[in-house]
Amino acid sequence: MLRFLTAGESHGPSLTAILEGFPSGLKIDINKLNAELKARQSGYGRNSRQKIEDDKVTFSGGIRGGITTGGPICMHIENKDFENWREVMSLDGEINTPKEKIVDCFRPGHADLAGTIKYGHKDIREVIERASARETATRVAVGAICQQLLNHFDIKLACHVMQVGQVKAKSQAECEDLNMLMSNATKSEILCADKNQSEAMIEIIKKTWGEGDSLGGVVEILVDNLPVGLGSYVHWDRRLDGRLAQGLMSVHAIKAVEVGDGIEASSLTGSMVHDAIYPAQAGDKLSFARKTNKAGGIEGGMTNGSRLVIRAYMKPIPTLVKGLDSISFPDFKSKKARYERSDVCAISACAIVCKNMAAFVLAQALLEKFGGDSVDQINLSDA
Ligand code: EPS
Repeated sequence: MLRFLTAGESHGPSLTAILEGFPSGLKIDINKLNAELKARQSGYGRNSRQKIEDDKVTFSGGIRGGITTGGPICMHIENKDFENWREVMSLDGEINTPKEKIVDCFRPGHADLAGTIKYGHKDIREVIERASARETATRVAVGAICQQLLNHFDIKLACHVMQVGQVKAKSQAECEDLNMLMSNATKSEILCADKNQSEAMIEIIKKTWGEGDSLGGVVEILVDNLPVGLGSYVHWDRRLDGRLAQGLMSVHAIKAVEVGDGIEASSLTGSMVHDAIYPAQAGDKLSFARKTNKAGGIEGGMTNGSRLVIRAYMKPIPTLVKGLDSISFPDFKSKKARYERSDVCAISACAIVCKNMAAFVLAQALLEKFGGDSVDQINLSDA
């Protein structure tokens, strides 16, 4: 089974990912992989940390001559900011935390409070370093490899930002071409395919930053050319919508996931929601046809041959210039939450991370259905 692990802290020396169960024989385009990491770092609303970092993957296993071997793929991403945190983040030496870097208060909405109590930490920093969304760089490295496997079989993924705070752009679920969508979205500093709304999103982020506050939003992930039958209806943990939701919900700050018109569908009647089925027309790739795709490409926990449409809803970032009411640590007395450098809105990074988490789940489901220890043994025409 395709699986991965990640390790590393936000201000530690580096991040590591191990992707295991990946077939041999795929030529990895390292520039493309690093471009994906760069895309995660970009986007309006990020803080100065991204000017320090220049995320690139170094491999230490699982590829040879640029081609996957079938062994675990081990990747590292350096944290250049470690230079500024050596004394605080020393792995085996003495820890020396200057006063301004001592974390003495829990941020509401972050992992700080529950994480400190759960692990019995003496220092909240143990939590904030590993809970940091910096870890998503490794998810993107893993997902970027999975995307290359999916692309090899002509499966294409796209993502874009649909909403920032109250500013909404329309869904691109019915757009003609995902490459065109991605190219329009990447022209925008906030990864929004609608030029006017993109400007409005940037304005609202600027305004919110001025107010010492933060923003979340909504991202949409679209996938074309998935074969029918990834996932399964036969058992709860094989349902693909559940697996995708788990992958996306595991991304920092995601609080809800929608498949197709899932949210609106709950308030409509069945005849308004379900996608009628018709005989195939000449030239159709599938043996049946649809005129609508309200299900978002999944029925009964399986891909149904239509475009996959999923949306992830991100809450506003919990680190705020205007600190919320909280309590101090270790004495649990009233105190305003402390501010340390943070993003105002990381929605475009979130879109890239969610697309790559979806790529991982889809590659896993594809390998389950079609097997193959090497890429040459995988034949989608068996579907
Ligand atoms: C994050 C806090 C900030 C973000 C970080 C996620 O880190 P720092 O404290 O170094 O400014 O910049 O995101 C990244 C570093 C990244 O690469 O995405 C948090 O608390 O989750």
